[in-house]
Amino acid sequence: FKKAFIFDLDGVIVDTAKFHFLAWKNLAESLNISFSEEENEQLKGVSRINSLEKILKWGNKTISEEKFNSLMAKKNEEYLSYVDNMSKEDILPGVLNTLEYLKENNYQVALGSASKNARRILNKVGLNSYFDHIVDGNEVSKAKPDPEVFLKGCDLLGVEPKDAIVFEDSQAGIKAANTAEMTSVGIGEESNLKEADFNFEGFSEINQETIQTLINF
Ligand code: B16
Ligand code: MG
Repeated sequence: FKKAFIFDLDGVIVDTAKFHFLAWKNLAESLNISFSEEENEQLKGVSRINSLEKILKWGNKTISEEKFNSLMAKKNEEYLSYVDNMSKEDILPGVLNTLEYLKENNYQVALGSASKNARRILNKVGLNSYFDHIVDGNEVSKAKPDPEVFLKGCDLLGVEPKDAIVFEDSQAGIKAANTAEMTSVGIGEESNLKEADFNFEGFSEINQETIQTLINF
Protein backbone atom coordinates (compact mmCIF):
# COMPACT_ATOMS: atom_id res chain seq x y z
CA PHE A 1 0.00 0.00 0.00
CA LYS A 2 1.05 3.55 -0.68
CA LYS A 3 1.31 5.63 2.46
CA ALA A 4 1.86 9.25 1.52
CA PHE A 5 0.85 11.96 -0.90
CA ILE A 6 3.00 14.78 -2.27
CA PHE A 7 1.35 17.70 -4.01
CA ASP A 8 2.97 20.12 -6.40
CA LEU A 9 1.59 23.65 -5.91
CA ASP A 10 1.41 25.75 -9.08
CA GLY A 11 -0.94 24.09 -11.55
CA VAL A 12 -2.12 21.43 -9.11
CA ILE A 13 -3.53 23.27 -6.09
CA VAL A 14 -3.79 26.76 -7.57
CA ASP A 15 -3.45 28.23 -11.04
CA THR A 16 -0.59 30.63 -10.50
CA ALA A 17 0.82 29.86 -13.97
CA LYS A 18 -1.31 32.71 -15.28
CA PHE A 19 0.44 35.14 -12.90
CA HIS A 20 3.89 33.82 -13.79
CA PHE A 21 2.90 34.30 -17.43
CA LEU A 22 1.95 37.96 -17.00
CA ALA A 23 5.12 38.77 -15.09
CA TRP A 24 7.48 36.87 -17.43
CA LYS A 25 5.78 38.37 -20.47
CA ASN A 26 6.35 41.92 -19.21
CA LEU A 27 9.95 41.09 -18.45
CA ALA A 28 10.53 39.49 -21.88
CA GLU A 29 8.92 42.40 -23.66
CA SER A 30 11.12 44.88 -21.82
CA LEU A 31 14.04 42.98 -23.43
CA ASN A 32 12.34 42.81 -26.85
CA ILE A 33 11.92 39.07 -26.57
CA SER A 34 8.60 37.62 -27.69
CA PHE A 35 6.85 35.40 -25.15
CA SER A 36 3.72 33.35 -25.71
CA GLU A 37 1.63 30.84 -23.75
CA GLU A 38 3.61 28.09 -25.45
CA GLU A 39 6.87 29.32 -24.00
CA ASN A 40 5.16 29.75 -20.63
CA GLU A 41 4.21 26.07 -20.77
CA GLN A 42 7.91 25.18 -20.89
CA LEU A 43 8.55 27.16 -17.72
CA LYS A 44 6.10 25.20 -15.60
CA GLY A 45 7.84 23.56 -12.66
CA VAL A 46 11.10 25.24 -13.68
CA SER A 47 12.91 27.34 -11.03
CA ARG A 48 13.01 31.13 -11.24
CA ILE A 49 16.69 31.23 -12.23
CA ASN A 50 16.33 28.53 -14.87
CA SER A 51 13.23 30.25 -16.25
CA LEU A 52 15.05 33.54 -16.84
CA GLU A 53 18.00 31.67 -18.36
CA LYS A 54 15.62 30.01 -20.81
CA ILE A 55 13.93 33.28 -21.78
CA LEU A 56 17.31 34.91 -22.46
CA LYS A 57 18.36 31.93 -24.54
CA TRP A 58 15.16 32.09 -26.62
CA GLY A 59 15.85 35.78 -27.28
CA ASN A 60 19.57 35.24 -27.91
CA LYS A 61 20.42 37.77 -25.19
CA THR A 62 23.23 37.95 -22.71
CA ILE A 63 23.08 40.33 -19.76
CA SER A 64 25.26 41.12 -16.74
CA GLU A 65 24.82 39.26 -13.50
CA GLU A 66 23.62 42.46 -11.88
CA LYS A 67 20.92 42.98 -14.50
CA PHE A 68 19.96 39.30 -14.23
CA ASN A 69 19.39 39.63 -10.51
CA SER A 70 17.47 42.86 -10.79
CA LEU A 71 15.20 41.37 -13.46
CA MET A 72 14.47 38.36 -11.27
CA ALA A 73 13.63 40.62 -8.34
CA LYS A 74 11.35 42.74 -10.51
CA LYS A 75 9.57 39.71 -11.93
CA ASN A 76 8.98 38.36 -8.45
CA GLU A 77 7.65 41.68 -7.21
CA GLU A 78 5.08 41.78 -9.98
CA TYR A 79 4.21 38.11 -9.45
CA LEU A 80 3.66 38.68 -5.72
CA SER A 81 1.36 41.62 -6.41
CA TYR A 82 -0.97 39.12 -8.10
CA VAL A 83 -0.44 36.44 -5.44
CA ASP A 84 -1.36 38.83 -2.66
CA ASN A 85 -4.83 39.17 -4.15
CA MET A 86 -5.44 35.43 -3.92
CA SER A 87 -8.00 33.86 -1.60
CA LYS A 88 -9.75 30.53 -0.94
CA GLU A 89 -11.61 31.01 -4.20
CA ASP A 90 -8.39 30.43 -6.12
CA ILE A 91 -8.10 26.83 -4.95
CA LEU A 92 -8.65 24.64 -8.02
CA PRO A 93 -11.90 22.61 -8.11
CA GLY A 94 -11.87 19.37 -6.11
CA VAL A 95 -8.58 20.03 -4.32
CA LEU A 96 -10.09 20.90 -0.95
CA ASN A 97 -12.29 17.77 -0.98
CA THR A 98 -9.27 15.57 -1.59
CA LEU A 99 -7.17 17.28 1.08
CA GLU A 100 -10.02 16.93 3.58
CA TYR A 101 -10.45 13.25 2.79
CA LEU A 102 -6.71 12.62 3.21
CA LYS A 103 -6.64 14.49 6.51
CA GLU A 104 -9.72 12.74 7.91
CA ASN A 105 -8.17 9.40 7.08
CA ASN A 106 -4.78 10.30 8.57
CA TYR A 107 -2.80 9.97 5.37
CA GLN A 108 0.57 11.71 5.29
CA VAL A 109 0.62 14.77 3.05
CA ALA A 110 3.48 17.00 1.91
CA LEU A 111 3.97 19.84 -0.54
CA GLY A 112 6.76 19.53 -3.11
CA SER A 113 7.05 22.78 -5.02
CA ALA A 114 9.80 24.56 -6.95
CA SER A 115 8.43 27.90 -5.80
CA LYS A 116 10.15 30.04 -3.21
CA ASN A 117 6.75 31.62 -2.58
CA ALA A 118 4.95 28.37 -1.72
CA ARG A 119 4.31 29.14 1.97
CA ARG A 120 2.98 32.60 1.17
CA ILE A 121 0.59 31.17 -1.42
CA LEU A 122 -0.66 28.39 0.90
CA ASN A 123 -1.29 31.03 3.56
CA LYS A 124 -3.21 33.22 1.14
CA VAL A 125 -5.55 30.41 0.16
CA GLY A 126 -5.76 29.01 3.70
CA LEU A 127 -4.41 25.51 3.08
CA ASN A 128 -1.38 25.44 5.39
CA SER A 129 -2.94 23.13 7.97
CA TYR A 130 -3.49 20.33 5.44
CA PHE A 131 0.23 19.71 4.99
CA ASP A 132 2.37 17.74 7.44
CA HIS A 133 5.50 19.02 5.69
CA ILE A 134 6.39 21.63 3.11
CA VAL A 135 9.37 21.37 0.78
CA ASP A 136 9.76 24.33 -1.54
CA GLY A 137 12.27 26.21 -3.65
CA ASN A 138 14.06 27.49 -0.55
CA GLU A 139 15.04 24.00 0.55
CA VAL A 140 16.31 22.38 -2.63
CA SER A 141 19.49 22.90 -4.60
CA LYS A 142 18.56 20.82 -7.64
CA ALA A 143 15.47 21.84 -9.58
CA LYS A 144 12.93 19.43 -11.10
CA PRO A 145 13.37 17.14 -13.13
CA ASP A 146 15.83 16.26 -10.38
CA PRO A 147 13.79 14.39 -7.74
CA GLU A 148 15.43 16.17 -4.77
CA VAL A 149 12.27 18.08 -3.79
CA PHE A 150 10.17 14.89 -3.66
CA LEU A 151 12.87 12.80 -1.98
CA LYS A 152 13.13 15.42 0.76
CA GLY A 153 9.37 15.21 1.16
CA CYS A 154 9.59 11.42 1.58
CA ASP A 155 12.37 11.80 4.14
CA LEU A 156 10.32 14.24 6.19
CA LEU A 157 7.24 12.03 5.98
CA GLY A 158 9.31 8.96 6.82
CA VAL A 159 8.21 6.92 3.80
CA GLU A 160 10.06 5.15 1.01
CA PRO A 161 9.72 6.86 -2.39
CA LYS A 162 7.96 3.76 -3.77
CA ASP A 163 5.25 4.28 -1.14
CA ALA A 164 4.53 7.85 -2.18
CA ILE A 165 2.10 9.29 -4.73
CA VAL A 166 2.96 12.56 -6.48
CA PHE A 167 0.44 14.96 -8.08
CA GLU A 168 2.12 17.09 -10.76
CA ASP A 169 1.13 19.31 -13.69
CA SER A 170 4.57 19.71 -15.26
CA GLN A 171 6.67 17.44 -17.43
CA ALA A 172 9.71 18.19 -15.27
CA GLY A 173 7.78 17.15 -12.15
CA ILE A 174 6.46 13.89 -13.63
CA LYS A 175 9.99 13.05 -14.70
CA ALA A 176 11.24 13.78 -11.18
CA ALA A 177 8.62 11.48 -9.62
CA ASN A 178 9.33 8.70 -12.12
CA THR A 179 13.09 8.94 -11.58
CA ALA A 180 12.52 8.45 -7.85
CA GLU A 181 10.19 5.48 -8.60
CA MET A 182 7.22 7.16 -7.00
CA THR A 183 3.70 6.81 -8.38
CA SER A 184 3.23 9.80 -10.70
CA VAL A 185 -0.17 11.35 -11.26
CA GLY A 186 -0.43 13.90 -14.08
CA ILE A 187 -2.89 16.74 -13.51
CA GLY A 188 -3.91 18.54 -16.69
CA GLU A 189 -3.82 17.71 -20.36
CA GLU A 190 -2.81 14.10 -20.81
CA SER A 191 -1.01 14.74 -24.11
CA ASN A 192 1.39 16.97 -22.16
CA LEU A 193 2.07 14.39 -19.46
CA LYS A 194 2.31 11.09 -21.27
CA GLU A 195 4.92 9.62 -18.91
CA ALA A 196 2.67 9.75 -15.85
CA ASP A 197 1.36 6.50 -14.29
CA PHE A 198 -2.12 8.06 -14.07
CA ASN A 199 -3.70 11.11 -15.72
CA PHE A 200 -6.57 13.33 -14.63
CA GLU A 201 -7.82 16.65 -16.00
CA GLY A 202 -8.09 17.96 -12.46
CA PHE A 203 -9.14 17.05 -8.94
CA SER A 204 -12.83 17.18 -9.87
CA GLU A 205 -12.17 13.80 -11.49
CA ILE A 206 -10.59 12.41 -8.33
CA ASN A 207 -12.84 10.87 -5.65
CA GLN A 208 -12.36 8.50 -2.71
CA GLU A 209 -12.41 5.51 -5.03
CA THR A 210 -9.68 7.05 -7.16
CA ILE A 211 -7.56 7.65 -4.07
CA GLN A 212 -7.97 3.99 -3.08
CA THR A 213 -6.94 2.90 -6.58
CA LEU A 214 -3.79 5.00 -6.29
CA ILE A 215 -3.03 3.60 -2.84
CA ASN A 216 -3.35 0.03 -4.10
CA PHE A 217 -1.31 0.62 -7.29
P1 B16 B 1 8.97 31.19 -7.73
P2 B16 B 1 5.58 24.40 -8.79
C1 B16 B 1 6.96 26.41 -9.93
O1 B16 B 1 6.05 25.94 -8.97
C2 B16 B 1 6.25 27.02 -11.12
O2 B16 B 1 5.55 26.04 -11.85
C3 B16 B 1 7.25 27.70 -12.03
O3 B16 B 1 6.59 28.29 -13.12
C4 B16 B 1 8.03 28.74 -11.22
O4 B16 B 1 9.01 29.40 -12.03
C5 B16 B 1 8.69 28.07 -10.04
O5 B16 B 1 7.71 27.41 -9.25
C6 B16 B 1 9.46 29.03 -9.16
O6 B16 B 1 8.55 29.88 -8.54
O7 B16 B 1 9.44 32.21 -8.70
O8 B16 B 1 7.70 31.55 -7.00
O9 B16 B 1 10.07 30.78 -6.76
O10 B16 B 1 4.78 24.07 -10.00
O11 B16 B 1 6.82 23.56 -8.61
O12 B16 B 1 4.74 24.47 -7.53
MG1 MG C 1 3.41 22.81 -11.08
